[in-house]
Amino acid sequence: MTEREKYLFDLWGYVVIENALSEEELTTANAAITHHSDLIENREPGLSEGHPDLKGSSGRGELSQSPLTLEHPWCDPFRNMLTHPKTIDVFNEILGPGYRLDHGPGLITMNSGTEGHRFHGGSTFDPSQFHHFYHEQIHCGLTVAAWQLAEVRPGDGGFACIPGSHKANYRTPMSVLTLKENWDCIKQVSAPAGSLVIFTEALIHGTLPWIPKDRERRSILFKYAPGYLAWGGAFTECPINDPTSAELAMFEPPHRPGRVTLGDDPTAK
Ligand SMILES: O=C(O)CCC(=O)C(=O)O
Repeated sequence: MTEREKYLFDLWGYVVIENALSEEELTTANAAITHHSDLIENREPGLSEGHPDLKGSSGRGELSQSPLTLEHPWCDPFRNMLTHPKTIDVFNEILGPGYRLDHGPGLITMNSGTEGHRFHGGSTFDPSQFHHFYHEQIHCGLTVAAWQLAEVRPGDGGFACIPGSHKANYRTPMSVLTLKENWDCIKQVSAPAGSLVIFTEALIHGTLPWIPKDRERRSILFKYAPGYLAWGGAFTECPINDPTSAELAMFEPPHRPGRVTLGDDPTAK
């Protein structure tokens, strides 16, 4: 994890890492989604909870099957993301060696008019969603790797957050979480296609309705946790038919001793 990535992630609770996917990785991931577009189902609207500035005419699109379990070659781009060298580098640093996949991956597609998602985040009330700094080291709970398969421009909508709120001491008022009051602290996060957005679930974040008529949002979110922690119901087995040892390590249930470490162990330095 570079000095820039560490600094900005610690400061804001998220960081955008551009060009995390190569052109080829991006193309094959988009081809897999397009090939399996029959598996995309639009959720019933509801994530906006009916708040006027978050409401839309449709719910977001999600895959009805884990992309990790698609047939070859369509699963390959997502399996590549699961244990991508860039995520190993980041999560060994902020979750610690032996980290695990907590839940996901989940695709989010949005078209013009797709509703937003009421802002939420755990820093002041959910003990599994945290960002601490001690012993010269970031320590996070549930944390997200959100791969951007399509460009997100300023003003488009989509993922947005209150930078720095992962360290907030006061709860964010509901009127701010629902956009009823504008305290000018919410930032919509733009990113070129192929970027990786890392954010801690301790950050106050949500989704703004999608605006562009000519471009779709396509993000795929993998949620990871330290090896000792489960936020979701722990996987009982790896859903991949022919897993590698690195993939199996991602599906190891939460426990502390004897975990498999991917990449270089930063605590050994
Ligand atoms: O990417 C987004 O639009 C928001 C995702 C979200 O709210 C979450 O992962 O908890």
